[in-house]
Amino acid sequence: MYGRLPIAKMLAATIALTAAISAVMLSINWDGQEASTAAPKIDQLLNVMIVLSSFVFSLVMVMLFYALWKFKAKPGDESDGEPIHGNTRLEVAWTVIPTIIVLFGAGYSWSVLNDIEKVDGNPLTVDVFSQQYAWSFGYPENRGRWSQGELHVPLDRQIKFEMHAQDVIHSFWVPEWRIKKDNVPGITTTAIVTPDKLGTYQLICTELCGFGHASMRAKVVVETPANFSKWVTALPDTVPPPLKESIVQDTETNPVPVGAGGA
Ligand SMILES: [Cu+2]
Repeated sequence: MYGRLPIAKMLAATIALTAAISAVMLSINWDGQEASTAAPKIDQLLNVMIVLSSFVFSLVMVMLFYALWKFKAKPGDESDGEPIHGNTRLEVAWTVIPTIIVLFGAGYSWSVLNDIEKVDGNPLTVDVFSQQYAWSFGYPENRGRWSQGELHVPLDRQIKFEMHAQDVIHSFWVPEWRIKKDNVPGITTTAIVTPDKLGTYQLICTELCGFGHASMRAKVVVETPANFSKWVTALPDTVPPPLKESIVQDTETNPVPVGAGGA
């Protein structure tokens, strides 16, 4: 037998290493500016996952280096290693602990998703039309006005984006909002966002969709409700018939989007 493992010392080393790695990892601003009510919740989730991952990594490293140091063969020792027939306590521990960590991560993510996808009483619906390689936007609540390449939304109002891909799969992503949603031909996918910071951002297609994918962007402007109202009213065009048609087709294929995430 190997004798007793210095469990308390190994645990202390694991915690110290977890703290050191977490301190470095959490000092980095991974996701940039936060500009929606969902952003801080998603960033917090990421931070918790970073600490948990640091813990698992540290535990493995401490045990690995302990084993390398403790059980190293002495010079001149040519004998076989001891035959090992398993260790029930260790096996129970390495099954139960990861199970708890994974279930915690799943439960926490679920509750964050539930929270950020909750539709409040008064969302503004905006239709998002994506095609190789451009974005355009319809405002059904503002007499069907239509904007190409520029998305405006009012500050502090929940927006319900309904996505209608015209050709292949695209993906709607505004990094500062943290929200990302695939646009799939034939079905309507939905994203819920409440922008809470004025400013100009970038909408990026984040699903490789063809030759011009990298340039498939649009300007996003979050402005006061009064300015938004002025802008949307002044738009000269309404949604063109083929795009309107695509909404009807989507709806027929998928009359009730499943949850807030579409199908
Ligand atoms: Cu695209």
